[in-house]
Amino acid sequence: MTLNRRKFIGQTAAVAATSAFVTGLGRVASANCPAMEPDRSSRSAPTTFVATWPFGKQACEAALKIFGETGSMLDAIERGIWVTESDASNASVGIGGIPNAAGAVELDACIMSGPNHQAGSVAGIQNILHPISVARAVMEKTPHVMLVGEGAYNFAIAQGFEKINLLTEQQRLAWEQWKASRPAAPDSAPQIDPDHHDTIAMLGLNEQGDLFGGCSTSGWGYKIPGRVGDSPIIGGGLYVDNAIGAAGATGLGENVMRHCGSFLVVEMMRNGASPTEACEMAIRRIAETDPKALEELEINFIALNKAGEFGAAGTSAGFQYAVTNGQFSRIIDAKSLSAKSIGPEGGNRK
Ligand code: SD4
Repeated sequence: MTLNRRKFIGQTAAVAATSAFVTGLGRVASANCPAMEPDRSSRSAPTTFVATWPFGKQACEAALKIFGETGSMLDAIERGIWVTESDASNASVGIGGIPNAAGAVELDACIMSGPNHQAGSVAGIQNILHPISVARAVMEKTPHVMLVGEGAYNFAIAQGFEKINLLTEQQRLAWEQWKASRPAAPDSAPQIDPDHHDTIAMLGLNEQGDLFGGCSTSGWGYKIPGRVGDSPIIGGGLYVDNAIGAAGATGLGENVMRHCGSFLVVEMMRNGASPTEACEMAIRRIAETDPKALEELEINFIALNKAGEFGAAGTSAGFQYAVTNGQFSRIIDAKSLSAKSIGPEGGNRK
């Protein structure tokens, strides 16, 4: 499915003639946003957390618990993500993450608050256990959105974060082996290896219909030092629009960030797609533009809209995501767009 450009332009032109209009769902949209805000009149969504991968379930459950204790969605997102960042057995996030080609663990993270459309982000930060918290500090304590590398680290230390070693013995040994087996050419880039990256992106909605999100990763295993992926890029690995919905990404960041992936998913929802449809449409749109075939892109999206509808899609089979609210907590198969295996539509809107 692709966005019908003629229809979209026609709609935009019609809308431009007036300052506001009523959408098919009976909601008023602004002239600049010919959007269909999800209709919340017939349902009241419970506080809901959605996160990438099966390990996201534990993080979502922690987030719901923290929300119950503090009433703060930002605390919930931040400390839910702490669970994954603290897990040394997870080779793709926080401590225990696969290092870069020089043997240093470099972390990327970002956080967004829908109601005030604020964002904070850090990239390539080393020796800090919870980059998601540094991203939150950037959002709340600085006039900036993003800090990188040494600057991000120095900021974290000045904020009272502790310096720790993120490289576990297991990952150090694996890195030694990787180094020994890698081609000697100094400019040889690390090989793409799907087993060497996973990320936590978490989206949250409260009963007031406010949306939040966070994302944290150690990125592409054995990446060139200084490489930044999509995860800390607002609109790439995460995007939250409080009027519409939120989206997050996991997969090969280079293929997400060249297309403003999470922003694109939210824009698809703005145009009336369900979360699962929006994830699928964004991937198909990316595949139309990208020289790579859809199967090669290795992109997975999760999405949550203002009505509490959630969904996900991935370029290949095997992407699973977690959803937790007061009623259930489960791991769901994302819709797979691989021609070889058409997966079930695992969202809650058909
Ligand atoms: C990155 N998108 O750094 C991240 C890695 C990831 O599943 O999500 N892997 O490119």
